[in-house]
Amino acid sequence: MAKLTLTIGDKNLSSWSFRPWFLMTQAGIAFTEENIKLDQPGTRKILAEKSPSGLVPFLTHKKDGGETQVWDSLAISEYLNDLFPEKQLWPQDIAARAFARSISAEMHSGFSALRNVWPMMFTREALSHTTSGGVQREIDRISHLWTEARTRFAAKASTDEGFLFGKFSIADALYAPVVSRFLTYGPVKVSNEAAAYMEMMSALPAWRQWGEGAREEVGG
Ligand SMILES: N[C@@H](CCC(=O)N[C@@H](CS)C(=O)NCC(=O)O)C(=O)O
Repeated sequence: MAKLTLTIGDKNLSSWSFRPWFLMTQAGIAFTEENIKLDQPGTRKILAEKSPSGLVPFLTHKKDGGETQVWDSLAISEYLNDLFPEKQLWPQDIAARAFARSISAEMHSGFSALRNVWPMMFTREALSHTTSGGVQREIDRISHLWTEARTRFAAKASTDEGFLFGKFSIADALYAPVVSRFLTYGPVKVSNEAAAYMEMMSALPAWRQWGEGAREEVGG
């Protein structure tokens, strides 16, 4: 039995932490959660001692008296996919999987305007916002990608539960912080498919559980 510990930052703020936490919780992968409060006087020292990269999230897997550490949300997702093949964390169809991996990679390395101008603040809603500096272009691109995934792949999948590729996948987890940003700084102009996707994601028990933790942190 795998013994997994996921170390994360603040639930209200740490978009990178949200991704593997949401992946594991939604996929029903048991883990122990360890929290490190970011932006505190002692944070850097704690991260330097504990985290292989000096950042969160990271995953610690204890097995056979040894330990494997994995850092970076995408690498953690891939490791979990290797560890739990029965969970089918990527779509099974090769074309859907290629699209899922492409949009996940695009998310992981791109959308810098959205990240910089609209930082994740999970507990906040309807914040006044600007769509300048390339933000609108990135919103349009994401709306297009979600719509493509839903209409080209989810619609033809054997099971469609409203996720990007029908069944929950790593791509949904990697885009979860974007859904949060769109809710915080919205209303955003997206396609009907994208709007329905956001509504489904934000109603999931795992989403609500993360939200409860974020609200506890900010005392509200
Ligand atoms: N590419 C990394 C990014 C990780 C990252 O930037 N984490 C931030 C928090 S969201 C961090 O640990 N910052 C350190 C600090 O705030 O001291 C991933 O996917 O996990």
